[in-house]
Amino acid sequence: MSLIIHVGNARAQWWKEHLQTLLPEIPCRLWNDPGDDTAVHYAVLWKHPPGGLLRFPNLEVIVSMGAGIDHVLADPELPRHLPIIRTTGFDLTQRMREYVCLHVLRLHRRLPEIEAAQPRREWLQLVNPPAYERRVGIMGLGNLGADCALALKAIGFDVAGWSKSRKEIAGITCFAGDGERRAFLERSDILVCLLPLTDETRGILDADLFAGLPKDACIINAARGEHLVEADLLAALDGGRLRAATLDVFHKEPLPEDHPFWDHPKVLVTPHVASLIDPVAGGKAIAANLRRFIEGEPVADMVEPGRGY
Ligand code: NDP
Ligand code: OXD
Repeated sequence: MSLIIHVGNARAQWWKEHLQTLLPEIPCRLWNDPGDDTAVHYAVLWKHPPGGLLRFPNLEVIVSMGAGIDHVLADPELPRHLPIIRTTGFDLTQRMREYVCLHVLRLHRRLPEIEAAQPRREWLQLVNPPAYERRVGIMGLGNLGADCALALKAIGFDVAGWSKSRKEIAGITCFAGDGERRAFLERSDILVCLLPLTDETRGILDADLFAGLPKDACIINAARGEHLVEADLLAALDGGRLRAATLDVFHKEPLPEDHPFWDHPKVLVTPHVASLIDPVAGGKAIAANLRRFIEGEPVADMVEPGRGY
């Protein structure tokens, strides 16, 4: 029984070596390595080619090499009966917390304007409200969103979150469902998207949503590129409705060289690094989940069938 891995070339060998060390009894091979496809029972995937899983007739489980499973579900020929395990854990949460706090603070303290003033040798003393007067809104209160909400609260921000089902998180104002979306947006000076990509959330960051935010609000999208309607964001920034956007994820990755985001003065582009899973910590989480699956034990990261995230 062997394991197949699909991941971008840059870190493929590193992943293979690490997973092999962690799962010595299961031969691990990369997508393009030669081998017996009928022996493959486990697949660890990041953006595999559509239809590609059909060559493994004995596959038992799919592991997403990440928290999101949208890249797995995007395959129109996905063997739908197979269970899917996503990857979570302390390391992913820690990294996302660092990214979100960094960029919320950057926008809160208006660092982009100060950095832009430096080449002009301009002494730009901006007066900011303290964090307790800055309202941050987190879309998605799952593993990552809830953790970021608490970290921002600990810094002193006035934090709210929005999720599908009602949450109770000490110190965080929690909104739930479409009916409370408007009230949530109205009090989000800095909006952070940490939603999964589903049919309900695709394109959610659009002109309608931007219109519901306070004037001069900022957005941070660390979830998926397809959450954002890019043309609507450009119009909102250029029209002065939004002050700034920090974007880690894009419709097309890497972001094409001629994309207008690259040199837009109000956009910061980061290359999908908010919480990049690495083979050391990520590998441990994946191996532990696979072992539990193989031994027939419950796997907390198993995706509920039909839930879509
Ligand atoms: P979770 O599944 O733990 O949490 C998702 C949250 O979104 C839940 O609170 C859920 O509500 C809420 N949600 C889902 N659908 C809706 C909806 N229609 N309306 C309102 N709320 C909704 O996910 P994670 O926190 O682990 O990860 C979130 C996403 O972050 C991933 O799917 C991935 O796309 C992205 N990500 C990006 C990374 C990067 O490096 N840029 C790294 C890792 C993840 P409820 O609680 O009620 O189910
Ligand atoms: C993930 C990601 O989903 O890295 O984990 O985007």
